[in-house]
Amino acid sequence: MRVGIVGLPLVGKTTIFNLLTHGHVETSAWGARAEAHIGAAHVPDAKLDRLAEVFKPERKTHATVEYVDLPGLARGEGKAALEGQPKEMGAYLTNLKNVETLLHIVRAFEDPAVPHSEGSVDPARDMALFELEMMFSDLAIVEKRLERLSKDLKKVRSAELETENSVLERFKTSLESEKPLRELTLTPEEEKRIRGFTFLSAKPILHVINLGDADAAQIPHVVQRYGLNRFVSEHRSAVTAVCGKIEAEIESLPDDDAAGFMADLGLSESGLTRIIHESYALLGLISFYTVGEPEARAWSIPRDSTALQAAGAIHTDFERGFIKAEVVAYDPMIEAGSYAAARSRGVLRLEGKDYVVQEGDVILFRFNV
Ligand SMILES: Nc1nc2c(ncn2[C@@H]2O[C@H](COP(=O)(O)OP(=O)(O)O)[C@@H](O)[C@H]2O)c(=O)[nH]1
Ligand SMILES: [Mg+2]
Repeated sequence: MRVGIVGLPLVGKTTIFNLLTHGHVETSAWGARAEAHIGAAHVPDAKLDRLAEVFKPERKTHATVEYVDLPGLARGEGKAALEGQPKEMGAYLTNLKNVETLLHIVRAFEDPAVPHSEGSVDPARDMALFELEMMFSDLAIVEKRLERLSKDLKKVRSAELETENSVLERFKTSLESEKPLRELTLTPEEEKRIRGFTFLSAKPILHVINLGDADAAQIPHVVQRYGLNRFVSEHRSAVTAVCGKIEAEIESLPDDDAAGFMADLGLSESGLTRIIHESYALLGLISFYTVGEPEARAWSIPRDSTALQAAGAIHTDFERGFIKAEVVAYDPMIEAGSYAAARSRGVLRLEGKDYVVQEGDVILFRFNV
């Protein structure tokens, strides 16, 4: 999974990037206009930890998430792109091209030492403002492409161009009424026609409210406190919260110390875990596992994937030569402690390619190429 960290300047994007990747990128109260940072993080996974304890493989391999920390997109920059002054917009969008989802960092912390680009702390206002900038940037792309298409369609008629044209017309209508593109549903054919573009407002978005250092108790209540219902009810949009600065400090401590600090703050789950779990839920991802002598490993796939698709997530050979999947659900596998025991207890199932993989399944693929 690849995640883009976006937001207004000086809201804590780099601080939260450090929290997620255990990174040490310098943050500043002036918001130096820097290039993008890229970092990876393990997906914390209690089931994988437990499987590794029971099976004692040589290695344990977590699923990973890659984060891209971008410079802030300031007020007016999406609009400027619409008016044909793309400035750094091209580079910005290139960085987001392969990103599957956005983490939108929203400032809720008060700190007189860190100037706020809008003059005051107001999460709902900033969220609406940032959504609008994303929509302006998308509209610029849509309008430019539609202009081009209308010329091309005069020369040749092609089904592909017609489809693209009709999708982009729908996009234009949606954006002009200030509705983000993630609200629209496309057919696979329509998806294919617009795959080459990077539409920001089409990506699933997790808004992360960055609270002040003393506000940990507010974490579960940010939606009510800041009036953010709209962002929860929108399609493929969700809201969570962290205390970015202290959670980043805690994340850099040894595990035992970190647990103590978290308990002191009343936090049951680290900011990192919260953000990853919310991102998985937003994207509809589940995990399945492979265990053997050399390795216990977690894999992420979209919910409702078939055994064949799960095989393909590991290797195209597994998919091409798929014969059967030997499946044991997570709890019985932990109780059995080995494939042999699972088989003799009758909890191992032989499944075909259409089997719908369940969260926590431990799978051994039989294949032949
Ligand atoms: N008090 C407080 N300061 C923060 C918090 N998060 C970020 N900051 C400060 O805000 C400034 C900008 O942070 P940075 O992560 O560089 O923001 P970015 O421009 O969005 O990447 C830095 O001085 C940070 O120390 C927070 O949760 N609480
Ligand atoms: Mg930054």
